[in-house]
Amino acid sequence: KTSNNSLPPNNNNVTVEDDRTGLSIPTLKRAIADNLFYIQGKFPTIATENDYYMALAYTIRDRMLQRWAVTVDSYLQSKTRVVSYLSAEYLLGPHLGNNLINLGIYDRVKQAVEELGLDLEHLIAQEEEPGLGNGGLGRLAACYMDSLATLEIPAIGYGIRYEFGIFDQEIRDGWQVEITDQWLRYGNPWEIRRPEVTYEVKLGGHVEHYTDSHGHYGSNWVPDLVVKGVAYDTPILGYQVNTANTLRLWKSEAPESFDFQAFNVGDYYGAVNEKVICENISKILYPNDEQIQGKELRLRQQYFFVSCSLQDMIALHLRRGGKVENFYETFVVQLNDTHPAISVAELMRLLLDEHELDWETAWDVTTRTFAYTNHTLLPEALEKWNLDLFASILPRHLEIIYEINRRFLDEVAIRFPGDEGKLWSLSLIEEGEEKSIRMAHLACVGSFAINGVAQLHSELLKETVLKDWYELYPEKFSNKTNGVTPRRWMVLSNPRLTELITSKIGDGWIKNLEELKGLEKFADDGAFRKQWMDVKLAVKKDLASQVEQQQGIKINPESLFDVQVKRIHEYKRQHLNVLHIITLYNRLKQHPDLDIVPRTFIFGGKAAPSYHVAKLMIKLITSVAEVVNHDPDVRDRIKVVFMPDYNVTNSQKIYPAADLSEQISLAGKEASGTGNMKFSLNGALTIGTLDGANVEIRECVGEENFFLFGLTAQEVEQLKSSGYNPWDYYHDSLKQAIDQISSGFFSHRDGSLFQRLVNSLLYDDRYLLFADYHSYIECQDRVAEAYRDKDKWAKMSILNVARMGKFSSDRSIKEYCEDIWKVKPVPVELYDLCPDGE
Ligand code: F58
Repeated sequence: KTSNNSLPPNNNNVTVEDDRTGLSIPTLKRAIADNLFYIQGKFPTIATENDYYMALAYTIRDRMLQRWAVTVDSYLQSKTRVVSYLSAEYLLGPHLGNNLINLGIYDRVKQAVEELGLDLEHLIAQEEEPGLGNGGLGRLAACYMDSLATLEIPAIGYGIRYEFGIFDQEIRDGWQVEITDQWLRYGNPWEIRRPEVTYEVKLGGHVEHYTDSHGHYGSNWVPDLVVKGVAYDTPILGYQVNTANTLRLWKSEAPESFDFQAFNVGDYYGAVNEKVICENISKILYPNDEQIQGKELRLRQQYFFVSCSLQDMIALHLRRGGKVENFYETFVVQLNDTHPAISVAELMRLLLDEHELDWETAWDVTTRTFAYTNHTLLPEALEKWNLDLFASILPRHLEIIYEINRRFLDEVAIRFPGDEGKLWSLSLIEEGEEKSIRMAHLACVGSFAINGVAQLHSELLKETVLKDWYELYPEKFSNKTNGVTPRRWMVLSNPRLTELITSKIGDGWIKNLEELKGLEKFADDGAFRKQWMDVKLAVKKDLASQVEQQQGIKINPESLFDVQVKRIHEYKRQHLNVLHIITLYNRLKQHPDLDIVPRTFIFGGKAAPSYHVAKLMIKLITSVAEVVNHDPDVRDRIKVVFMPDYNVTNSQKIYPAADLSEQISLAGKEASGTGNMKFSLNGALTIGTLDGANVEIRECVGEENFFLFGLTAQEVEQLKSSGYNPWDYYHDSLKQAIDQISSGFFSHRDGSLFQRLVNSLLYDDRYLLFADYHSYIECQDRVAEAYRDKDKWAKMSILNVARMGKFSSDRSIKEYCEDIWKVKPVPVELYDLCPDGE
């Protein structure tokens, strides 16, 4: 019993730890229970699993906040350069498990949660992943944020807080159906809204020119719409360091003045409509990959997040006491493809119109600030904006771009006297029936560095899409081969393999992936090979039971798991994989007792909703699956599974279970690929073409540990220019497979269903499936033979992992830091932000 005003008697046997920061098991349990009650408003008997997830997420966020606040504070205090990563997409994947790994408290939290009668995996599975990206480009941005923090590099990521991320995919009757992604439905415990960090962004209207009393020219942009961007911050913690960088995503809202106006102008409907228009800007992620559509809203999105981000950077720079003309000393800005390339014109506008610098100074600042990464060679993916559309939204930027172009073309004319062609090909404006603005050209002229994302890609850039730019500015060009974070893609997603590796070589590889080399000496150790294959089998059993539970398909964990997961696209050639399946099926039908290596074909991936052929490719996979999986003659020797809703969460279960990684794009089309790296790091062998980073993976793991097939990029060019004819290859098993598809063999005798797909192959075949088919089949036969010798396979698998050290995103980021950004690590020392509780 205690009297009203005094504290309860202190029990000296209990050490009191701060419930917001303490890491002992009793403290963690108490903190979770507290958050359950005080944040979720629930008590244990009525709490759902999601309530517990939220309570745990807040408990973990509390334990990150000190690091986060100190990191931000130390960047403001210091004078070192900060990397600003500008990306329209971040495909982060769920935070909880990753934060537990990076804090180094996974096991103790697991125990605390267990003592509360809960299962940590189940709670982790409750998290809705922020799917704020389409595929490789968005996922790369997420891996880079992880590595920047782990390497203790001062950095901030800027992007858009889409209310609806990439759609959820369901498969109905074998077809893809898109469902809106309501990832914010239950709230997002990882973000903090910063209502005081807002900027206004103008859109539309016209520009007025004036001369002030001092005789200076000035421009006044009179917009017809003003939107407000509000910052939402998410901490990105490094692995076992104090650094917690910020991912700042912008949400669009109507400006404060809106409510006031709505009541005073007669047009209430019109005013509310304007609010809707403002809010629409950050509403939805465009779900296209490798295809642009030139939609007005997308241009608004790009400009919106770029303008907010640059205004924020300038404000931070000034807050650090910098002068605006020294902006580039505080920030170096990396453009993740051309989606943020309007930055070049926007920074010029801010410096000229808002900060009143002269053109030369502003241009000098701008070109010392930006660096540009290209991610594609596909012509249909190069961004261009229709000039009239552009002018109607960004009239002032059009003027600035014209002036940049005028000065730039003067330079070109001096470099290449009399060469009209050069002026045409380098101009920022594409002339012709429809005039448009070439965003890659804007990025190139405004950046001091330009890079591709794999050696081959960077070479091809210089020979094709950016050829003239390379001729003009060779010193700007370099290669930065992509990488992936081993924290998410090994430690978090494959704990069994992590434990086995660590038992042999310690855990240094998690931060220094080259240490995987240490595994090489165990590749000939029979006992280790067995342990290795036991781990793989256990992981495959997990996936098999998930497939059975979710789809009712029984798969044999001992069979070869042959996996292709990525966006569905003709250039990635999922249909080439299908042709192999049909070929195997036909062999079995012809020789029912044929001794083949049992295989499970696993597919996953989303098709852009408006990309009809890609959707038809999904239907083809599911249709072939239906026939093959139910044919008694096959006797379970081949199975085909399409995993619905491929996303980061699901992929974490798929990569570790793969034996064979399908990287079969037409050579010269895949800029890099990063899935190829995740597979190989988890012990899958690759069947692949000499495309993107496959080339470098093969160099590293050794050609004897890689299944190579297909034409080279050079051979593709030669074949195309000599007149490619798919009919030259249309015979034997290929003809049989194609004829079955077009006769309706896989579609209940409906011969019309796949006609569009078949015709595109027979009469065009842009991606040379037919030319590569025979080489692919022959290579797949070699794969099957290799898999019969499990011991040999184990050795190849071990050597793959041991030699993949190069493909850590830590290595990529170090190269960006040294060659482009010129920044060094700034270790963060924790200190008390409010001493004496002030
Ligand atoms: C991908 N691009 C490349 N774009 O295809 C892949 O080879 C590379 O590994 C990866 O970038 C990272 O460098 C990609 O994912 C998109 O998703 C864009 C989304 C917006 C529209 C244009 C494509």
